[in-house]
Amino acid sequence: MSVDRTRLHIALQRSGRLSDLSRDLLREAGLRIESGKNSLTARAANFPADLMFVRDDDIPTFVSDGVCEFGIVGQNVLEEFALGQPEPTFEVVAELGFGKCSLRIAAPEQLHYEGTQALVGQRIATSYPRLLQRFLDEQGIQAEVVQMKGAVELAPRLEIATYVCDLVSTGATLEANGLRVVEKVLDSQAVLIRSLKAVDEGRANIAEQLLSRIEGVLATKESKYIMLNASSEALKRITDLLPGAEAPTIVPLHGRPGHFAVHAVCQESVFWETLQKLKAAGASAILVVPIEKMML
Ligand code: PRT
Ligand code: ZN
Repeated sequence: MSVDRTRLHIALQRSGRLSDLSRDLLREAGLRIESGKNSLTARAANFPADLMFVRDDDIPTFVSDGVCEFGIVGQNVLEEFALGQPEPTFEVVAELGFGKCSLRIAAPEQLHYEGTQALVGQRIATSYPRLLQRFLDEQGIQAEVVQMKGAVELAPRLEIATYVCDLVSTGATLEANGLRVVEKVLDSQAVLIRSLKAVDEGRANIAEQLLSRIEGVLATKESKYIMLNASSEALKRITDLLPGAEAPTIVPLHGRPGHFAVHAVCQESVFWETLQKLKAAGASAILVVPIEKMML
């Protein structure tokens, strides 16, 4: 498929931890993506956007060069890339809430560790040399960064390095290799990035549409629609309790003078504790319903 400059281009991880959730996000934003897992590109059937499925490590480059206007990538990969660039080439437009992990320094379990000074003069193996170097610089530590492409957790056993600096989610991999976390270098999750390369008006408009849909999808994930009844004297207490709700709608209840229905979009999670507090404050007939779509 040749590059069609009337359409938007979005870079996604082809196959890996972020692939399915990245596609799901675009589907929830209404893009119909008809392609198998083995395709390198796909065309949204009902939206002027083409998807490019690449290795996650290539996504920051694609977006920076303007080959793709958008990309979805982990902050770990993105920040490692950015530290190697003389100037900003992309902007982060949304944190997506999936692909969460952290980049951590780990040591062999039996090794005595008492703070970052223990790292001085030591060898640390990592696939994230720039992020690790930044951390060491911030801490004022001189240590030797040993770059590895993968299987970093094997480095201590192979005597390539004493410490490792690697991604961790559950910690099971470190544990299985007799390692324990001693420092945190970075918290990471998947983010939506946008190229800083200028685009023509047509693509800029499509980009705005896509962004507003994605913002809507992300907002609905947290938001709930809440409905309840309350007497006039309880109204103030109740509306103060509604989490993240701006300007609730308040309408008189037919046939019940002094009583009102309160409807509000809560942009934060609504927990059972909140419902109990609302009830104690005089609310009745409380309903909490999910929101399917939202445009802010
Ligand atoms: O082929 P390609 O280059 O595209 O993929 P990849 O193999 O480089 O990346 P992939 O699919 O493994 O991960 C993509 C992104 O997912 C990463 O860049 C992170 O942003 C994010 N992510 C979230 C993770 C993890 N969680 C994670 N646990 N990436 C890697 N891991 C590794 C971890 O290092 C360990 O080796 O998974 C293993 C299991 O982790 P534990 O702690 O649960 O045992
Ligand atoms: Zn990768």
